[in-house]
Amino acid sequence: MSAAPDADITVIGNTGDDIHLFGLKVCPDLDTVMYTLGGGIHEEQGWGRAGETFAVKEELAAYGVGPEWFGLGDRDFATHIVRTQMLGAGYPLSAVTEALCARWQPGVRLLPMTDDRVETHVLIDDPEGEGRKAVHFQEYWVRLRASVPAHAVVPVGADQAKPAPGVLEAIADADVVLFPPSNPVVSVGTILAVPGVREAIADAGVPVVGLSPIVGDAPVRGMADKVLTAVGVESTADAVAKHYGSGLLDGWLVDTVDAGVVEEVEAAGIRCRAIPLMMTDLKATAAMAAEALTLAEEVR
Ligand code: FO1
Ligand code: CA
Repeated sequence: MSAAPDADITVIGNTGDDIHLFGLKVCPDLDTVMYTLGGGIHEEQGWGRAGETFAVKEELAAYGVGPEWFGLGDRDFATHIVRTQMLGAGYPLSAVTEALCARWQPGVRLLPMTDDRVETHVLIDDPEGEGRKAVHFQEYWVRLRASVPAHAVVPVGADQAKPAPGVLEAIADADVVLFPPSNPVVSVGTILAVPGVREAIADAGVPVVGLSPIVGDAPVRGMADKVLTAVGVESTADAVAKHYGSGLLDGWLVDTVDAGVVEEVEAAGIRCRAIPLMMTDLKATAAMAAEALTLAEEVR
């Protein structure tokens, strides 16, 4: 099931969540897209492989080698080993991602936002002292469960990063640009922080339509509200639209429970519609994508 079966789709993936563990390069967001569209995802969990086992992780723990808080499964390990081996041989991440996707056939062209190293760090109160300390995004998100205040979110290295080959070209050639209902700070925001990407989207001269990750003043998935506070954005469907701004967004979809904010968003110069936004199953998700394309035609 697909909203646009014949469309050529390029997905630009966030790599700020990437982490080096056990000497291996792990790219959670790229892998989540690849496994989900390629039919290998652990559906209920939303990350990692279906039918996963954890023998390697247990063996590492028996050596006292962690972190234990990050659940790398045996099947998933193979992906990181192949990726790390290819990177070590000199291939850029974009080429490695293409090679991994040759197996998974996700049906889209999956590009990392950059081949350069970008790591999202979160500034928290130092639990052992007076001051503050920066932790890797995964440590904040997975180990700490975003349970402590985030004072700042910094995509370290983004300002020096170059868009990966194909990223700017895909944006320039696009008929429409969609912002998925992802985290506006640590997912979409990190991609927009790569110099050139935001400009390319604004200059593409095509409809840019986003879907709200906030439904009824709470993030649908994850803990988006925690990192929104860090950048001074309220956890509401209209605040996220205004955070992107009318300079970037032409259209915005909110859930029917947030129909009350439609006028507010439109007053900010962004065309807005309220539709069911819960990705309960493939049919509902395809309907959301179809609505986004319909709105894109309205603002074109
Ligand atoms: N998320 C968790 O909440 N706990 C985990 O142990 C965990 C492991 C993991 C392993 C591989 C992978 O690709 C993703 C994984 N995730 C895990 C999800 C991921 O860390 C985050 O949800 C994303 O980075 C947020 O976009
Ligand atoms: Ca525009």
